[in-house]
Amino acid sequence: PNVCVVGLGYIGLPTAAIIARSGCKVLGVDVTQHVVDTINRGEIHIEEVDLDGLVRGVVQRGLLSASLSVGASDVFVIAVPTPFDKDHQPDISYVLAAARSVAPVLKAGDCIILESTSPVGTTEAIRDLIAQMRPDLKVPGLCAQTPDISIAYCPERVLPGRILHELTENDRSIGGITPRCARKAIAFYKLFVRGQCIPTDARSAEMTKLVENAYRDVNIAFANELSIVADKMGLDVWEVIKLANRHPRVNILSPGPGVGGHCIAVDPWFIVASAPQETPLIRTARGVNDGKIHHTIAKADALIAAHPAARIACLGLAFKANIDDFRESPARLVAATLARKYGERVSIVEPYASQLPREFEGTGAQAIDLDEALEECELLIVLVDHDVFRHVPLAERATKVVYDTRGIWPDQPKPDVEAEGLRLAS
Ligand code: SAJ
Repeated sequence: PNVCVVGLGYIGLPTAAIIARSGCKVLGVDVTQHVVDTINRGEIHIEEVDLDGLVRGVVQRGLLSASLSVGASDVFVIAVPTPFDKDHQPDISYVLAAARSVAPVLKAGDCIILESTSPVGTTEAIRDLIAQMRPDLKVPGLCAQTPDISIAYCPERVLPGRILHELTENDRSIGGITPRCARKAIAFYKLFVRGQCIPTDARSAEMTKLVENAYRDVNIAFANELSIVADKMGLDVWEVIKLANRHPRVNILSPGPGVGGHCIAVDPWFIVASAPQETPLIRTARGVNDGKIHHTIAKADALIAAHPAARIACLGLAFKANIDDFRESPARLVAATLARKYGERVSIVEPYASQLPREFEGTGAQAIDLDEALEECELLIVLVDHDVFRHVPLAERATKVVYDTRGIWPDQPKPDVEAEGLRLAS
Protein backbone atom coordinates (compact mmCIF):
# COMPACT_ATOMS: atom_id res chain seq x y z
CA PRO A 1 0.00 0.00 0.00
CA ASN A 2 0.90 3.68 -0.29
CA VAL A 3 1.16 5.17 3.18
CA CYS A 4 0.86 8.70 4.51
CA VAL A 5 2.32 9.40 7.97
CA VAL A 6 1.06 12.64 9.49
CA GLY A 7 3.49 14.10 12.06
CA LEU A 8 7.23 13.45 11.68
CA GLY A 9 8.42 13.69 15.27
CA TYR A 10 10.01 11.18 17.61
CA ILE A 11 7.41 8.53 16.72
CA GLY A 12 6.22 9.54 13.25
CA LEU A 13 9.61 9.75 11.55
CA PRO A 14 11.00 6.40 12.76
CA THR A 15 7.63 4.80 11.96
CA ALA A 16 7.58 6.32 8.46
CA ALA A 17 11.14 5.10 7.85
CA ILE A 18 10.45 1.55 9.05
CA ILE A 19 7.30 1.34 6.91
CA ALA A 20 9.30 2.59 3.92
CA ARG A 21 11.99 0.00 4.60
CA SER A 22 9.33 -2.72 4.31
CA GLY A 23 8.85 -1.60 0.69
CA CYS A 24 5.80 0.70 0.96
CA LYS A 25 5.93 4.12 -0.63
CA VAL A 26 5.59 6.59 2.23
CA LEU A 27 4.67 10.27 2.21
CA GLY A 28 5.60 11.93 5.49
CA VAL A 29 3.68 15.08 6.37
CA ASP A 30 4.70 17.76 8.84
CA VAL A 31 3.63 21.34 9.50
CA THR A 32 7.24 22.56 9.75
CA GLN A 33 9.02 23.48 6.52
CA HIS A 34 12.44 22.88 8.08
CA VAL A 35 11.47 19.30 9.01
CA VAL A 36 10.17 18.60 5.50
CA ASP A 37 13.32 20.01 3.86
CA THR A 38 15.65 18.15 6.20
CA ILE A 39 14.01 14.80 5.51
CA ASN A 40 13.88 15.37 1.76
CA ARG A 41 17.67 15.86 1.89
CA GLY A 42 17.88 12.43 3.53
CA GLU A 43 18.77 13.97 6.89
CA ILE A 44 17.03 13.96 10.25
CA HIS A 45 16.00 16.64 12.76
CA ILE A 46 15.88 14.41 15.84
CA GLU A 47 18.43 12.12 17.46
CA GLU A 48 17.71 8.42 17.64
CA VAL A 49 20.06 5.46 17.40
CA ASP A 50 20.57 4.38 13.73
CA LEU A 51 17.73 6.58 12.46
CA ASP A 52 20.03 8.73 10.30
CA GLY A 53 21.25 5.84 8.15
CA LEU A 54 17.78 4.37 7.81
CA VAL A 55 16.21 7.66 6.70
CA ARG A 56 19.06 8.39 4.29
CA GLY A 57 18.61 4.95 2.71
CA VAL A 58 14.84 5.06 2.23
CA VAL A 59 14.90 8.66 0.95
CA GLN A 60 17.66 7.76 -1.56
CA ARG A 61 15.65 4.75 -2.75
CA GLY A 62 12.63 7.00 -3.31
CA LEU A 63 10.53 5.18 -0.71
CA LEU A 64 10.18 8.11 1.71
CA SER A 65 9.51 11.73 0.87
CA ALA A 66 8.18 14.57 3.00
CA SER A 67 5.63 17.28 2.32
CA LEU A 68 3.66 20.01 4.05
CA SER A 69 0.39 18.57 2.79
CA VAL A 70 -1.41 15.24 2.89
CA GLY A 71 -1.76 13.33 -0.39
CA ALA A 72 -3.95 10.46 -1.57
CA SER A 73 -2.88 7.19 0.02
CA ASP A 74 -4.20 3.79 1.11
CA VAL A 75 -3.22 3.98 4.78
CA PHE A 76 -2.98 7.13 6.92
CA VAL A 77 -1.01 6.96 10.16
CA ILE A 78 -1.50 9.89 12.52
CA ALA A 79 1.38 10.49 14.96
CA VAL A 80 1.01 14.08 16.17
CA PRO A 81 1.44 15.45 19.71
CA THR A 82 -1.35 15.36 22.30
CA PRO A 83 -0.21 17.81 24.98
CA PHE A 84 -2.18 18.84 28.03
CA ASP A 85 -3.10 22.33 29.12
CA LYS A 86 -2.24 23.95 32.45
CA ASP A 87 -5.23 22.28 34.13
CA HIS A 88 -3.98 18.87 32.95
CA GLN A 89 -6.78 18.58 30.39
CA PRO A 90 -5.72 16.72 27.23
CA ASP A 91 -5.58 18.73 24.03
CA ILE A 92 -6.52 16.61 21.00
CA SER A 93 -6.68 19.54 18.59
CA TYR A 94 -3.59 18.37 16.63
CA VAL A 95 -5.15 14.93 16.17
CA LEU A 96 -8.40 16.44 14.92
CA ALA A 97 -6.50 18.83 12.63
CA ALA A 98 -4.63 15.85 11.17
CA ALA A 99 -7.91 13.97 10.62
CA ARG A 100 -9.37 17.09 9.01
CA SER A 101 -6.45 17.20 6.58
CA VAL A 102 -6.89 13.53 5.69
CA ALA A 103 -10.68 13.67 5.14
CA PRO A 104 -10.68 15.34 1.68
CA VAL A 105 -8.34 12.75 0.09
CA LEU A 106 -10.03 9.66 1.56
CA LYS A 107 -11.40 7.03 -0.82
CA ALA A 108 -13.22 3.74 -0.33
CA GLY A 109 -10.87 1.04 0.98
CA ASP A 110 -8.61 3.43 2.92
CA CYS A 111 -7.55 2.87 6.51
CA ILE A 112 -6.89 5.59 9.13
CA ILE A 113 -4.75 4.65 12.11
CA LEU A 114 -4.17 6.87 15.13
CA GLU A 115 -0.91 6.25 17.04
CA SER A 116 -0.77 9.37 19.24
CA THR A 117 -1.34 8.82 22.94
CA SER A 118 -4.94 9.96 23.33
CA PRO A 119 -7.75 10.14 25.86
CA VAL A 120 -10.36 7.40 25.56
CA GLY A 121 -12.86 8.29 22.85
CA THR A 122 -10.47 10.13 20.52
CA THR A 123 -10.62 7.51 17.75
CA GLU A 124 -14.40 7.76 17.79
CA ALA A 125 -14.05 11.54 17.59
CA ILE A 126 -11.98 11.07 14.42
CA ARG A 127 -14.67 8.77 13.05
CA ASP A 128 -17.37 11.37 13.77
CA LEU A 129 -15.33 14.12 12.14
CA ILE A 130 -14.82 12.04 8.98
CA ALA A 131 -18.52 11.15 8.89
CA GLN A 132 -19.38 14.83 9.07
CA MET A 133 -16.84 15.95 6.45
CA ARG A 134 -17.42 13.05 4.05
CA PRO A 135 -21.13 12.15 4.00
CA ASP A 136 -20.43 10.30 0.72
CA LEU A 137 -18.42 7.62 2.59
CA LYS A 138 -19.88 4.87 4.78
CA VAL A 139 -17.90 5.08 8.03
CA PRO A 140 -17.48 2.17 10.46
CA GLY A 141 -19.85 1.83 13.39
CA LEU A 142 -22.30 4.41 12.07
CA CYS A 143 -23.91 2.43 9.27
CA ALA A 144 -25.43 -1.01 8.94
CA GLN A 145 -23.71 -1.84 5.64
CA THR A 146 -20.06 -2.72 5.11
CA PRO A 147 -18.16 0.52 5.67
CA ASP A 148 -16.02 2.13 2.96
CA ILE A 149 -13.12 2.92 5.26
CA SER A 150 -11.43 1.50 8.38
CA ILE A 151 -10.42 3.43 11.48
CA ALA A 152 -8.25 2.02 14.27
CA TYR A 153 -6.17 3.06 17.26
CA CYS A 154 -2.73 1.51 17.55
CA PRO A 155 -0.58 3.14 20.24
CA GLU A 156 3.16 3.25 19.94
CA ARG A 157 5.02 1.90 22.95
CA VAL A 158 8.64 2.41 21.96
CA LEU A 159 11.41 3.52 24.30
CA PRO A 160 13.55 6.49 23.19
CA GLY A 161 17.02 5.18 22.45
CA ARG A 162 15.61 1.83 21.30
CA ILE A 163 12.89 3.08 18.97
CA LEU A 164 13.87 1.24 15.78
CA HIS A 165 14.30 -2.06 17.58
CA GLU A 166 11.10 -1.74 19.61
CA LEU A 167 9.04 -0.52 16.62
CA THR A 168 9.47 -3.87 14.95
CA GLU A 169 9.84 -6.21 17.94
CA ASN A 170 7.20 -5.02 20.44
CA ASP A 171 3.72 -6.54 20.53
CA ARG A 172 1.02 -4.08 19.45
CA SER A 173 -2.55 -3.62 20.70
CA ILE A 174 -4.68 -2.79 17.69
CA GLY A 175 -8.07 -1.33 18.50
CA GLY A 176 -10.57 -1.13 15.70
CA ILE A 177 -13.73 0.96 15.73
CA THR A 178 -15.15 -2.42 14.63
CA PRO A 179 -13.48 -5.88 14.52
CA ARG A 180 -13.21 -5.49 10.76
CA CYS A 181 -11.26 -2.24 11.21
CA ALA A 182 -8.87 -4.04 13.59
CA ARG A 183 -8.29 -6.80 11.03
CA LYS A 184 -7.51 -4.23 8.31
CA ALA A 185 -5.04 -2.43 10.58
CA ILE A 186 -3.39 -5.69 11.65
CA ALA A 187 -2.83 -6.65 8.01
CA PHE A 188 -0.97 -3.36 7.62
CA TYR A 189 1.16 -3.66 10.79
CA LYS A 190 2.12 -7.22 9.84
CA LEU A 191 4.11 -5.68 6.98
CA PHE A 192 6.73 -4.33 9.38
CA VAL A 193 6.03 -5.59 12.93
CA ARG A 194 7.55 -8.87 14.08
CA GLY A 195 5.87 -8.73 17.51
CA GLN A 196 2.32 -10.00 17.94
CA CYS A 197 -0.54 -7.76 16.80
CA ILE A 198 -3.44 -8.22 19.19
CA PRO A 199 -6.90 -7.11 18.11
CA THR A 200 -9.18 -5.19 20.46
CA ASP A 201 -11.61 -2.28 20.32
CA ALA A 202 -10.46 1.33 19.96
CA ARG A 203 -11.43 2.48 23.46
CA SER A 204 -9.64 -0.43 25.15
CA ALA A 205 -6.50 0.24 23.10
CA GLU A 206 -6.61 3.93 24.03
CA MET A 207 -6.91 3.08 27.72
CA THR A 208 -4.21 0.41 27.50
CA LYS A 209 -1.65 2.95 26.36
CA LEU A 210 -2.51 5.33 29.22
CA VAL A 211 -2.47 2.49 31.73
CA GLU A 212 1.01 1.34 30.69
CA ASN A 213 2.55 4.71 31.44
CA ALA A 214 0.44 5.33 34.57
CA TYR A 215 1.58 1.93 35.86
CA ARG A 216 5.19 2.97 35.46
CA ASP A 217 4.59 6.39 37.02
CA VAL A 218 2.92 4.86 40.08
CA ASN A 219 5.76 2.38 40.50
CA ILE A 220 8.45 5.03 40.14
CA ALA A 221 6.54 7.14 42.69
CA PHE A 222 6.77 4.24 45.13
CA ALA A 223 10.55 4.16 44.65
CA ASN A 224 10.81 7.94 44.97
CA GLU A 225 8.73 7.98 48.15
CA LEU A 226 10.96 5.25 49.60
CA SER A 227 14.02 7.37 48.83
CA ILE A 228 12.58 10.31 50.75
CA VAL A 229 11.70 8.05 53.69
CA ALA A 230 15.20 6.54 53.59
CA ASP A 231 16.75 10.01 53.67
CA LYS A 232 14.72 10.81 56.77
CA MET A 233 15.83 7.58 58.42
CA GLY A 234 19.44 7.93 57.34
CA LEU A 235 19.23 4.71 55.29
CA ASP A 236 20.67 3.93 51.88
CA VAL A 237 17.57 3.43 49.73
CA TRP A 238 19.56 1.55 47.07
CA GLU A 239 20.68 -1.03 49.57
CA VAL A 240 17.10 -1.49 50.83
CA ILE A 241 15.68 -1.81 47.29
CA LYS A 242 18.42 -4.20 46.23
CA LEU A 243 17.65 -6.47 49.17
CA ALA A 244 13.86 -6.23 48.80
CA ASN A 245 14.15 -7.10 45.11
CA ARG A 246 15.70 -10.43 46.09
CA HIS A 247 12.15 -11.43 47.07
CA PRO A 248 10.72 -13.47 44.19
CA ARG A 249 7.63 -11.26 43.84
CA VAL A 250 9.09 -7.81 44.54
CA ASN A 251 10.56 -5.62 41.83
CA ILE A 252 10.91 -2.01 42.97
CA LEU A 253 11.97 0.49 40.32
CA SER A 254 14.73 3.07 40.72
CA PRO A 255 14.35 6.39 42.51
CA GLY A 256 15.69 9.45 40.71
CA PRO A 257 15.44 13.24 40.82
CA GLY A 258 11.86 13.04 39.44
CA VAL A 259 10.12 11.74 36.33
CA GLY A 260 10.72 13.37 32.97
CA GLY A 261 9.98 12.83 29.32
CA HIS A 262 6.81 13.51 27.43
CA CYS A 263 4.87 10.37 28.25
CA ILE A 264 5.09 9.07 31.78
CA ALA A 265 4.65 12.49 33.38
CA VAL A 266 1.78 13.35 31.02
CA ASP A 267 -0.33 10.29 30.23
CA PRO A 268 -1.55 9.57 33.78
CA TRP A 269 -3.32 12.95 33.67
CA PHE A 270 -5.40 11.73 30.72
CA ILE A 271 -6.88 9.04 32.96
CA VAL A 272 -7.38 11.52 35.79
CA ALA A 273 -9.14 13.94 33.42
CA SER A 274 -11.61 11.20 32.42
CA ALA A 275 -12.28 10.01 35.98
CA PRO A 276 -11.16 12.67 38.48
CA GLN A 277 -13.02 11.19 41.45
CA GLU A 278 -11.80 7.66 40.89
CA THR A 279 -8.06 8.29 40.56
CA PRO A 280 -6.58 9.30 43.93
CA LEU A 281 -3.66 6.90 43.53
CA ILE A 282 -2.66 8.01 40.04
CA ARG A 283 -2.92 11.68 41.00
CA THR A 284 -0.91 11.17 44.18
CA ALA A 285 1.81 9.35 42.24
CA ARG A 286 2.14 12.37 39.95
CA GLY A 287 2.43 14.60 43.00
CA VAL A 288 5.09 12.36 44.59
CA ASN A 289 7.18 12.30 41.41
CA ASP A 290 6.93 16.05 40.86
CA GLY A 291 7.65 16.59 44.56
CA LYS A 292 10.83 14.53 44.27
CA ILE A 293 12.37 17.34 42.23
CA HIS A 294 11.94 19.74 45.17
CA HIS A 295 13.25 17.18 47.63
CA THR A 296 16.33 16.77 45.44
CA ILE A 297 16.91 20.53 45.39
CA ALA A 298 16.44 20.76 49.17
CA LYS A 299 18.85 17.92 49.78
CA ALA A 300 21.42 19.47 47.43
CA ASP A 301 20.97 22.82 49.22
CA ALA A 302 21.72 21.21 52.59
CA LEU A 303 24.78 19.46 51.23
CA ILE A 304 26.05 22.66 49.63
CA ALA A 305 25.45 24.59 52.87
CA ALA A 306 27.52 21.99 54.72
CA HIS A 307 30.39 22.52 52.24
CA PRO A 308 30.47 26.28 51.73
CA ALA A 309 33.78 26.33 49.87
CA ALA A 310 33.11 23.36 47.58
CA ARG A 311 32.83 23.75 43.85
CA ILE A 312 29.77 21.89 42.63
CA ALA A 313 29.38 19.72 39.52
CA CYS A 314 25.92 18.68 38.38
CA LEU A 315 26.27 15.51 36.31
CA GLY A 316 23.65 15.29 33.58
CA LEU A 317 20.74 17.32 32.19
CA ALA A 318 18.91 14.73 30.04
CA PHE A 319 15.57 13.32 31.14
CA LYS A 320 17.11 9.87 31.33
CA ALA A 321 20.29 7.92 30.64
CA ASN A 322 22.25 7.96 27.38
CA ILE A 323 19.99 10.23 25.35
CA ASP A 324 20.23 13.85 24.25
CA ASP A 325 16.64 14.73 25.08
CA PHE A 326 16.43 17.57 27.60
CA ARG A 327 12.74 18.36 27.39
CA GLU A 328 10.72 17.98 30.59
CA SER A 329 13.86 16.87 32.40
CA PRO A 330 13.96 16.91 36.21
CA ALA A 331 17.78 16.91 36.07
CA ARG A 332 17.72 20.10 34.02
CA LEU A 333 15.31 21.73 36.45
CA VAL A 334 17.41 20.80 39.48
CA ALA A 335 20.65 21.93 37.80
CA ALA A 336 19.13 25.23 36.64
CA THR A 337 17.79 25.95 40.12
CA LEU A 338 21.20 25.29 41.66
CA ALA A 339 22.86 27.42 38.95
CA ARG A 340 20.56 30.34 39.78
CA LYS A 341 21.25 29.98 43.50
CA TYR A 342 24.98 29.28 43.52
CA GLY A 343 26.12 30.84 40.24
CA GLU A 344 29.81 30.43 39.47
CA ARG A 345 30.24 27.68 42.05
CA VAL A 346 28.18 25.42 39.79
CA SER A 347 29.45 23.54 36.75
CA ILE A 348 27.38 21.37 34.48
CA VAL A 349 28.59 18.18 32.81
CA GLU A 350 26.40 16.93 29.97
CA PRO A 351 28.23 14.98 27.28
CA TYR A 352 25.05 14.81 25.19
CA ALA A 353 24.65 18.62 24.92
CA SER A 354 26.66 20.89 22.66
CA GLN A 355 25.72 23.92 24.78
CA LEU A 356 23.82 24.70 27.94
CA PRO A 357 20.09 25.44 27.63
CA ARG A 358 19.02 29.09 27.71
CA GLU A 359 17.98 29.21 31.34
CA PHE A 360 21.63 28.84 32.39
CA GLU A 361 22.58 32.09 30.65
CA GLY A 362 23.57 34.79 33.08
CA THR A 363 23.71 32.44 36.07
CA GLY A 364 27.49 32.19 35.99
CA ALA A 365 27.30 28.40 35.77
CA GLN A 366 29.66 26.86 33.19
CA ALA A 367 29.59 23.75 31.05
CA ILE A 368 32.68 21.62 31.68
CA ASP A 369 33.62 18.09 30.73
CA LEU A 370 33.70 15.12 33.04
CA ASP A 371 37.48 15.14 33.45
CA GLU A 372 37.45 18.79 34.49
CA ALA A 373 34.67 18.10 36.98
CA LEU A 374 36.63 15.24 38.52
CA GLU A 375 39.70 17.43 38.80
CA GLU A 376 38.15 20.70 39.94
CA CYS A 377 34.92 20.01 41.86
CA GLU A 378 34.69 18.68 45.39
CA LEU A 379 30.93 18.13 45.38
CA LEU A 380 29.33 15.95 42.71
CA ILE A 381 25.56 15.79 42.22
CA VAL A 382 24.63 12.89 39.95
CA LEU A 383 21.36 13.73 38.20
CA VAL A 384 21.42 11.36 35.21
CA ASP A 385 22.67 7.77 35.03
CA HIS A 386 24.60 8.15 31.76
CA ASP A 387 27.01 5.23 31.26
CA VAL A 388 29.99 7.60 31.06
CA PHE A 389 29.24 8.71 34.63
CA ARG A 390 28.54 5.19 35.85
CA HIS A 391 31.96 4.07 34.62
CA VAL A 392 33.98 6.59 36.66
CA PRO A 393 36.12 4.37 38.90
CA LEU A 394 36.00 4.79 42.66
CA ALA A 395 39.63 5.98 42.74
CA GLU A 396 38.62 9.15 40.86
CA ARG A 397 35.76 10.03 43.19
CA ALA A 398 36.56 8.43 46.57
CA THR A 399 37.43 11.78 48.17
CA LYS A 400 34.46 13.65 46.72
CA VAL A 401 31.28 14.59 48.49
CA VAL A 402 28.63 12.88 46.36
CA TYR A 403 24.87 13.18 46.11
CA ASP A 404 23.97 10.32 43.81
CA THR A 405 20.24 10.68 42.97
CA ARG A 406 20.42 7.70 40.59
CA GLY A 407 22.35 5.19 42.65
CA ILE A 408 25.05 4.70 40.00
CA TRP A 409 27.97 4.51 42.46
CA PRO A 410 27.03 1.93 45.09
CA ASP A 411 30.69 1.64 46.15
CA GLN A 412 30.94 5.36 47.02
CA PRO A 413 31.94 5.73 50.70
CA LYS A 414 28.85 6.57 52.71
CA PRO A 415 28.82 10.19 53.86
CA ASP A 416 28.42 11.03 57.50
CA VAL A 417 24.72 11.81 57.35
CA GLU A 418 24.67 14.41 60.11
CA ALA A 419 27.90 16.10 59.08
CA GLU A 420 26.91 16.32 55.42
CA GLY A 421 23.56 17.82 56.29
CA LEU A 422 21.69 15.04 54.49
CA ARG A 423 19.24 14.39 57.27
CA LEU A 424 18.38 18.08 57.48
CA ALA A 425 16.96 18.06 53.98
CA SER A 426 14.43 15.30 54.46
N1 SAJ B 1 12.63 6.66 35.70
C1 SAJ B 1 12.96 6.59 37.03
N2 SAJ B 1 13.08 5.36 37.60
C2 SAJ B 1 12.90 4.20 36.90
C3 SAJ B 1 12.54 4.29 35.55
C4 SAJ B 1 12.42 5.54 34.96
O1 SAJ B 1 13.14 7.60 37.71
O2 SAJ B 1 13.06 3.12 37.49
C5 SAJ B 1 12.47 7.98 35.06
C6 SAJ B 1 13.46 8.25 33.94
O3 SAJ B 1 14.68 8.69 34.44
C7 SAJ B 1 12.73 9.29 33.14
C8 SAJ B 1 11.26 8.87 33.29
O4 SAJ B 1 11.22 8.03 34.42
O5 SAJ B 1 12.89 10.58 33.69
C9 SAJ B 1 10.70 8.13 32.10
O6 SAJ B 1 11.65 7.22 31.56
P1 SAJ B 1 11.27 5.75 31.04
O7 SAJ B 1 12.51 5.14 30.52
O8 SAJ B 1 10.55 4.99 32.08
O9 SAJ B 1 10.20 5.99 29.89
P2 SAJ B 1 10.10 6.93 28.57
O10 SAJ B 1 9.36 8.16 28.94
O11 SAJ B 1 11.39 7.08 27.89
O12 SAJ B 1 9.18 5.98 27.65
C10 SAJ B 1 7.92 5.52 28.16
C11 SAJ B 1 7.86 4.00 27.98
N3 SAJ B 1 6.71 3.46 28.70
C12 SAJ B 1 6.82 2.41 29.56
O13 SAJ B 1 7.88 1.88 29.81
C13 SAJ B 1 5.56 1.92 30.19
C14 SAJ B 1 7.76 3.66 26.50
O14 SAJ B 1 7.56 2.26 26.31
C15 SAJ B 1 6.60 4.43 25.86
O15 SAJ B 1 6.51 4.16 24.46
C16 SAJ B 1 6.87 5.91 26.04
O16 SAJ B 1 6.89 6.18 27.44
C17 SAJ B 1 5.74 6.66 25.35
O17 SAJ B 1 5.99 7.18 24.24
O18 SAJ B 1 4.63 6.68 25.86
